[in-house]
Amino acid sequence: MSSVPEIFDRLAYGPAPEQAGAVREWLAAHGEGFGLFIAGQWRSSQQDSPPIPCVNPASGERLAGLTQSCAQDVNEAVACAQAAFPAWAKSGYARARVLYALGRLIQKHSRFFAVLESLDNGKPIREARDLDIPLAARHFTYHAGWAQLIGRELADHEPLGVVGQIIPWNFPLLMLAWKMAPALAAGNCVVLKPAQDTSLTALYFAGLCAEAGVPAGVINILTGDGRVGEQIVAHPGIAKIAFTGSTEVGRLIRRATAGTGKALTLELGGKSPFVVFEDADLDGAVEGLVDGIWLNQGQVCCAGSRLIVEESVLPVLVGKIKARLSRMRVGDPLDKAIDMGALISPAHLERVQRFVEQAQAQGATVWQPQIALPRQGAFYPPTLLTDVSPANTVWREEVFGPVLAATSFRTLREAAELSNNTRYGLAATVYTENINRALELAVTLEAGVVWINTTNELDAACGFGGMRESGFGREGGLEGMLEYMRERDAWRARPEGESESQAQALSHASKVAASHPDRAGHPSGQASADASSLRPAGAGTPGGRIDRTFKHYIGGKHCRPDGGCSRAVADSRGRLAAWVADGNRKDVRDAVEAARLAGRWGETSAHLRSQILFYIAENLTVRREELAARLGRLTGRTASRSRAEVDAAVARVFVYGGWADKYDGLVHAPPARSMVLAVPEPIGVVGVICPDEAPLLSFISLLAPVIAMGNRCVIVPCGNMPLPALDVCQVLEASDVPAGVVNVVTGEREALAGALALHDEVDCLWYFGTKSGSARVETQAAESLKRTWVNHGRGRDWMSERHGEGRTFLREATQMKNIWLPYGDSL
Ligand code: TAP
Repeated sequence: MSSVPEIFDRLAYGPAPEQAGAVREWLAAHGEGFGLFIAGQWRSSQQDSPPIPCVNPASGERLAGLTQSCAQDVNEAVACAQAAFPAWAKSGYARARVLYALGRLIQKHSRFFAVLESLDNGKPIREARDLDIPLAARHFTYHAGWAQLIGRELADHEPLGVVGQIIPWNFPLLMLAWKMAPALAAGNCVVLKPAQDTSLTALYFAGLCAEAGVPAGVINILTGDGRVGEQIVAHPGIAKIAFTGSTEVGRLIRRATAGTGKALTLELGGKSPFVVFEDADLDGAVEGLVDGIWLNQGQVCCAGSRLIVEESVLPVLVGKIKARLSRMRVGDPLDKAIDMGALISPAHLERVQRFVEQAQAQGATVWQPQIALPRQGAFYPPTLLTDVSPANTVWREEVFGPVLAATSFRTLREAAELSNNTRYGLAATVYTENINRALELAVTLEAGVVWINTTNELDAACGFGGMRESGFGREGGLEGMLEYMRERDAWRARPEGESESQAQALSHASKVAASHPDRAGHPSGQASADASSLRPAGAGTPGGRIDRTFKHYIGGKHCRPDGGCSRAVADSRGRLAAWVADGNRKDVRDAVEAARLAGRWGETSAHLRSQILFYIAENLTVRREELAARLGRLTGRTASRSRAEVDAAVARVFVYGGWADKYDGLVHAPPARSMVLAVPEPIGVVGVICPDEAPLLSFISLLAPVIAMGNRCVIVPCGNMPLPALDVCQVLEASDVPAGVVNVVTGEREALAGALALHDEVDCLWYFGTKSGSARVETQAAESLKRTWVNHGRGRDWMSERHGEGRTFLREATQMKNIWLPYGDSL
């Protein structure tokens, strides 16, 4: 007989399977026949297709058959959602009641949901029971509160309409709740497509909607493969797509939605760092790793898959990890005592195996514990890779499996560089007992979520989402709610013809200019009769005769254009007002380089940025009459209207001088004992394309929030009237704005917009031009998955305080980072 210490040592207790009888009865009752959930009813598809088999990945057993939706089904679901929208959008209180009821029903059926999820997905019942299902319920109850409050708190916002939601297989019910709850709370109706591998909990949830009082058409669930996702994305009746899945499909969706005006959030893949310092509680860090990379068999977008350990403790930590992994139990997901279940499918199992073999071939040392695995099913052992070089594929690519790759660092700087050296930017974990160091690293890490001495914690109140190839947009909290709403009447409808014809006029002007010698003495082509017909504006007009050639403003210097070309700029009477540099791709490249080098601007105190903005406003005031005279000549407006634009521009700089140190974050209090700091951070290098109207005010209205929030920018001023912006450069020079923070490149708007959209080092692009230009920019930005804010050819009332400034601009100029700080020791 074993002694007590031996029993504790081996932990050899027997199987503890969860009962699956009720779930199996439900599955048997449906046989082959799960339909589509449209307008509160079960329907069959309008096109016959063989059922999609639903398979338990732990055993290979067929669980059910799903309906493959077709394009007509998508049309029907969208039409029903559109019909339900006006009534649903009306009453926040009614929505709150329904959302609360959905949360309560999930709680009431939590065991059923947990068993079904575990059978369908292969995840351990313990995780489904303790994490997926309670958190799904929490999303509904939390957002019931927002449904009640937004009428008061976000009175100037409105819901978008019908939202298309496409989710992956790793957290099926949780992802459904994560997407649906905020969309519904905001007053939208939804058409959701679950992953074909894991649709069962979504279908069980659909069956509860009537009991919760969900009006017909508010929730529609369409099963099927990726083609259904494509059809939802392409449907013209959809106002927004919310997608969670792979970066590859995210990129396709970005391209497909470009120019359609559909709002978009993309929650994509990750390759998150897990940093351990020598002073960390190493046993705590090992438990963190178990949750970080072996939770859900590593099939977690924010999994801490890259272990970055301080060199001095690498051997000790690796020893502890190996000891812990040797005790892991991999087996029947329905067994309450197992740690790891099955991967989602045999095909995914092969993919994970291939990654590990490749890593080994590229020099990594592979270690796996000698533990028993079930003979059947998609099981893979927890795996540790050491001696992994940064060039190893496994260090760069998302495995989405239970595979941890480890390396070491010596200094804090090296830890930060290793962590940030990835094309993703979803999450990061830091283990150290030194709070100063933890927070310093937390603000340096390029990730949407940072966990300190904890990992993989999620809550409905806390924003979640990434940057770079991890996508854009946030889910959870207030920032998540705003993704499902829009500002009421923010845009002025501009006749489509107007903006396109302006573009044509500009491109004509650019042809004229490009064929004319540069004033700085750079010949740039043959003489042009058109250009020479622009007579110089005469002296004697207010401000005097203008005969200068304006250069680009890059890195704090006035630089000649790379191509040696200038563009003629006409005044309101068609006379030559000045020559400006005609920029090209290389000028954009130089400007981006200068902006990157000015990275310290984001680290300066908000107080300092605020002071500098006030100083800019002061210096603009000094040049009020000169600027107004210039505006008057260029626009042909009266002196008083020109002065009003200058005064509004000065006031706007004051506004952002005020906001610079007041657009603070929040502290969330999730149910876990943690404080979560939601910090708005600068995005980095922002490209800005200014509109054709209000040449001074629009330039200032876009520039000021960008730099107030700590970004650097490359800004292309109004194409036909860039001179006021170039005057502002002189003011910036005299106002302590560090070199490289603002870079102004003039030239043909669409070409420069394209160069910025395609530039990998531009983190975000604001485009205020034509409808077709907006579409082009969104398509081009898909390559690097950079964030964009475009006007789709519409106008904005720049003189209006409500539409020309404020929180929308600040939100577009920042990205939220949520830093989790658990607390609690012995009290
Ligand atoms: P995907 O292959 O991208 O699938 C995600 C969803 O998109 C599924 O419902 C899929 O349908 C559908 N889909 C496939 N092709 C489509 C297309 N052309 N147009 C529209 N929809 C399409 O990802 P996955 O393999 O299921 O999930 C793993 C990935 O998701 C990982 O990269 C992971 O990092 C990421 N993920 C990210 C997060 C967050 S929050 N950032 C969370 C979970 C997962 P079918 O599968 O039914 O064919």
